[in-house]
Amino acid sequence: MAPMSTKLRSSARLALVAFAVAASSVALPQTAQAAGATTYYVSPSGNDSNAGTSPGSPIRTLGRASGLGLNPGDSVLLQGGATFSGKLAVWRNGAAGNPITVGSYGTGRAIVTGDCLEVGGSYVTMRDLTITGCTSNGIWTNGTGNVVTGVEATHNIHGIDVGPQSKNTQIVSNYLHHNDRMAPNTPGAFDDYGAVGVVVEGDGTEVAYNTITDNWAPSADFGTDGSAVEIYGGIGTSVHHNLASNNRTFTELGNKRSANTVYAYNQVTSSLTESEFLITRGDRDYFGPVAGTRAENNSVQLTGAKSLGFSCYAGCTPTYFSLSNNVLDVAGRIGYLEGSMTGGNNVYWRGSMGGLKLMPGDRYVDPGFKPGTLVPTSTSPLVDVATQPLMDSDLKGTQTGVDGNGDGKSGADIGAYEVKSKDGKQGKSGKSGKGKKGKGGKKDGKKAGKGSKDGKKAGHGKSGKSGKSGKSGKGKHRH
Ligand SMILES: [Ca+2]
Ligand SMILES: [Ca+2]
Ligand SMILES: [Ca+2]
Repeated sequence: MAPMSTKLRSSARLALVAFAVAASSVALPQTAQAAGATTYYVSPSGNDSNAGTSPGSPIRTLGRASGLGLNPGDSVLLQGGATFSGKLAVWRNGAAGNPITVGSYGTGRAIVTGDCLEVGGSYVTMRDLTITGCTSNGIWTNGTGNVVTGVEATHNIHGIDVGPQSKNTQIVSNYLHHNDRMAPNTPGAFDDYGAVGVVVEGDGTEVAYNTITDNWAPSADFGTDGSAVEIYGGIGTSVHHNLASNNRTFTELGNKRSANTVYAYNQVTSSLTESEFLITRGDRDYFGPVAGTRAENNSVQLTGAKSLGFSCYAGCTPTYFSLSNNVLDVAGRIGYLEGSMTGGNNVYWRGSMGGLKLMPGDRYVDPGFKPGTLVPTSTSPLVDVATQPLMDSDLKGTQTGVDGNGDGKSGADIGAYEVKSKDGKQGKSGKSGKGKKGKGGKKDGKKAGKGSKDGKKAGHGKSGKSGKSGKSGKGKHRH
């Protein structure tokens, strides 16, 4: 992709908050393998003259696997724990509800390096792989209805590139970390790019329940650069319920085509000296304007001396950027605004406002986190005062909008966590215990720009039955 130049760099390193994203209960499209579907096995001990249809006689190379005439329901499974160097290209199509699967068999994840995964086909699910040290992208996906889940992507230029022809891609429950390579990394020209967890160039992408950490690298142009999620041309992206730490930037948006991105219920922490939560731009920037960015109910804590909460520069307007119900605990500067924005009901803390004005409901106040977490105490000023949230459940899977301070009045909490009064389980991490229902589901599909999780699930199931409607139930016509 074209490089995105980053204008404003500021910020830092925060202690990694010690719990894992409750990602295991995410509802993904489940598919019963259709009768007649074929599973192909790939192992370094195999032979490319084998048919590859049993684990006892696998094929050997990614090149051979790339030539398979895959049909909907078929799987290509790489031997767990083994390393495969080269390119696995999948240009065949699965079907809605009956995808082609690329994954691992046996024990552990297969490791893929080299040119790695190139998926130009549609309805392809990539799962349970480690993708590392790839030439450029760990995974390049450019079809409709593709899913990446249970994947570890590390030491790539881009962990995952959701290509410009992509539609309704789901990047869910992955571990995207230490994508720490920059290209071309030459002094001058401001053309360096890389060190990114996910780049979104296509439309209708969901990036959810991922753990995204330590994506940054030195850059000859920018000092350091890199981000967890970069929006570069994508429309209608939903980035929610991710746990991000120590990325150079959590998210940067550029490219005039990019629009209608929602960030909700993400926890973003960093202790890097320079780091930011969100960077976007108006129409006076070469890479702008980017329309319709909404950040709601995110919890951000950046502890670096030069940290920066957000930047909307070069002619920001309320059409371009809305910020509401977030908590920004930022040691450096809370925000940099050139122009105006909309939103309100945010809590800012610690750093300099630098001339930033409070919007309606905004407060500069200690958020009152439980020690070592971004979870509010029941007496926190975050509790019960948020406006109607976009999601039914918080980052831990707790239902949003409950009475957290025990005064009998319910309301959603500011930030990514909902406190339940008199609930000792609230502080527990890992398991949501709430099941799949409603997790990440939106109260209003239109509002969030995407269908609910349940809706998606149903959509996949249905379209699988009815054949090739091409409908994923994700609300493609929302724009
Ligand atoms: Ca350069
Ligand atoms: Ca509440
Ligand atoms: Ca209350």
